[in-house]
Amino acid sequence: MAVRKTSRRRAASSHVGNRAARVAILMGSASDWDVMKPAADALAERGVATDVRVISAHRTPARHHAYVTAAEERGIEVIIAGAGAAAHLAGVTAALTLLPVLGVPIDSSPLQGLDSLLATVQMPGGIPVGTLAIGKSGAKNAGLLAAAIIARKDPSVRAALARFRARQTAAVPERP
Ligand code: RP5
Repeated sequence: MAVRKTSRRRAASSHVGNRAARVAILMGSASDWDVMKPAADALAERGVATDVRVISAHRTPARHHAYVTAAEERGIEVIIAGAGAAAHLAGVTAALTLLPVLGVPIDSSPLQGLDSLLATVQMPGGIPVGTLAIGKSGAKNAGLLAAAIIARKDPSVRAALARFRARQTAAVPERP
């Protein structure tokens, strides 16, 4: 599998200090990492450690099943799943766990992510996937949303989110 050296290094350092991972970030291909990295960054910046994995619902189904069914017991609280094309990763992940699953459609196919958006968002009633926007904005928001879920029970993550929102607001000029 062609993984750029920088990508491998960044993904391996996604743990925050020695803290155990609380959010899993799954992607269907190593080629998705550039799009999914903002999710890992958004969590790392709020002190939430992540476990970043290349896991495909289609190409590595046994790896997928083994990882997702063990995730909650390992301390994972939220799973983010990004995939392109016929993007079944988030939906099948949601079918295998009671953890909240956030889906990120990736614009890696000739249909520029519309295919993955529909595949990720159009879940049948009963198996929910919280679907974010296509591409890097969706990945960033998936990370922020996962942090917001964790913040319900973790005051330090809540405080970090509040600081981020205040900084973001302060950075908007009153005039162009
Ligand atoms: C999807 O196919 C992956 O999530 C990726 O977005 C796309 C292309 O994968 P590669 O051919 O680059 O491995 O399953």
